[in-house]
Amino acid sequence: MAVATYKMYIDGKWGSSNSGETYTRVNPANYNQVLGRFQQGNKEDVNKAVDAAEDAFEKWRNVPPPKRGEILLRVAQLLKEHKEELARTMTREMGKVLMETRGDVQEAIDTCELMAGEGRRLFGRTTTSELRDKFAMTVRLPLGVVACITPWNFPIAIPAWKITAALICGNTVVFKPSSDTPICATKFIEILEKAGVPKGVVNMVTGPGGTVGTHLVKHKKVRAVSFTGHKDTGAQILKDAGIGKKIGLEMGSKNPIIIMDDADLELALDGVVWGAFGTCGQRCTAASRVIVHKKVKEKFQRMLIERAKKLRMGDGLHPKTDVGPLVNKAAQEKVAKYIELGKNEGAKLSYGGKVPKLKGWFVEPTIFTGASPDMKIFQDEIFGPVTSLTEARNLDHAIELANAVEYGLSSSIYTSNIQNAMKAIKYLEYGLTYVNSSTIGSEVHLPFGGTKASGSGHKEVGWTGIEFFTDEKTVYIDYSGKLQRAQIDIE
Ligand code: UN1
Repeated sequence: MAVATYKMYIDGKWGSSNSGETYTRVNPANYNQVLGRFQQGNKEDVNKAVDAAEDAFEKWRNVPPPKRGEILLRVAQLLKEHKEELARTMTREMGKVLMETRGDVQEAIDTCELMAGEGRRLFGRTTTSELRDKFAMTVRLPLGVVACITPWNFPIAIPAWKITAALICGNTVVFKPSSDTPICATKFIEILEKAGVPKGVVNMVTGPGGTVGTHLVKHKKVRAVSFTGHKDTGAQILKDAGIGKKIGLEMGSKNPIIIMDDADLELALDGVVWGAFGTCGQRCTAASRVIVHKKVKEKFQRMLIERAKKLRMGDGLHPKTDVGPLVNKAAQEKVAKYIELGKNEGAKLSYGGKVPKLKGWFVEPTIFTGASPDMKIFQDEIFGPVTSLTEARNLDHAIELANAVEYGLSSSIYTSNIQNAMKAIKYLEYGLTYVNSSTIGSEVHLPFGGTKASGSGHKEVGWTGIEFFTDEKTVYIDYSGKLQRAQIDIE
C-alpha cells in the first residue's frame, strides 16, 4: 500500500516543510506497518506559523467569545461524528487500546463543550474601592500568540485541552504535536478547519522538538507556552523561554496509591490494575507505586499478581486486549532497562518483566515488591507497565513514603475511614488526590496539574485553563473628578 504524505498547516494552507524533508512513523503494535510520511519542520516553518498567528490575532480577539464558542461546539460535533474512526487511527498510531482511545476522543469532546460554554463566562471580578466614586474590577484579555506543545499519550485530548482553552480566550495558536502522533494531530486540525476556525488562528508545525519546539519556545512573538511532556524538556523550556512569556508545564510523576488496612481490597485492586497498566502505564497520572498497609500487604500482593496474570497483551485494536504496546523502541528499551535496574537494586520482581519477541514494542505487565525510597524504581518515572509495592506501618508512614519523591501530580488512597481520607487530602503533596478511586481519570471541568517537579504552578483545563490563557487585567475607574491617591487620601 502506498504511504501517504501528511502536510503542515500554516495560515489556513496545507503545505510541505521548508526543509523539504519528511520522516516516517510506524504502528507500535506492528513496526513493519508504516503509517505515513510527515513534514520535518524547521525554524522557517515556525517563523511563518508565528507570523500567520500574529496576523490573525487582531481579528480573532474581536470575535465575540460566544461566537468563538459556537465554532468549538461544531468541533465537538465533528469529533462525535468521527469518534470511532479517530479512535482506531489513534490506536494504530500510538498503541493504547480502543476503549481508551475512544475515551481520549471523548475527553476532547468534553473539553470543546466546556470551553464553548466558557465563551459566555470568561469571568473577571468586580470589587470595592478604598476611595469614594471609584470602581474596581478585572477583565480577561487574550495573551496573543501562544505555543501548544503536546505529547503522544493523549494525542487528541491534550491538544484539545490546550488549543480550545487558548481559542476561547481569543489567542491564536502555533501547535507542535509530538512526532509520534502526527496523524491524530492532523485529523484534529482538519476538524478545527472544517468547524470554521479562521485561517491563521491555529497553525500546526510538525517536526523535531529540538528544532521546531525550541525555536517556538524562544520566539519573541510567542506570549505563552503550554507544554505537556518530560520534565527535562520542561526544564529546558524554562531556560529557553526567557522573560515575557507565561509558561505552563505539565510533566511527569511517580503517583502513589495508598491502601489502608480498612480498605475494600477488591476495589483497590481494580484501581491499581487500571492505574498501573491502563494506557500501558504511559500516563503522567499512572499508578507507578502502591503503598500498602503491612496488615494487608501479603494478601493484596497475591491478589494483584493473580489479577495481572489475566491481563492480555496485544494489539490495541483487538477487542480482547487489555494492555497495548509502548509507543516506540526507545520507550521499550527504557522500560526494559528499569526492570533490570529494579532487580539489581534489590527489589523483588514478583511478576512479568519480560520483553516478548513480537513485531511490536511490548513489555509484560510487571510488578515489583519490596521497593524502597533509595531505589530508582521507586523514584523515577518509568512510563511503562511497571508498578512497585512498598509496605507502610501506618498512615503517617504511608504519606511520608508517598511524598518521598520529587514529583507531585496524582495520588490516591483506599480507605473506609473518613479521618484517614481527610488526612491524606491534607498531607499528600500532589495536585490531585483521589479517595477510593485510581490515580487516573481526571475530568475536564476541574483543574489538572501537579506540584513540585510535576508542574510549573499553572494548572490546565477547568477554570484554570482560562486563567492560564488570559491576562486578568485590573481596571480602576475613578469618576470622582479629582485626584484621589490610594493609601493617602483615605478618610
Ligand atoms: C497525561 O497523562 O498527560 O487523568 C494526562 C488522566 C487523564 C489525563 C492524563 N485524564 O489520567
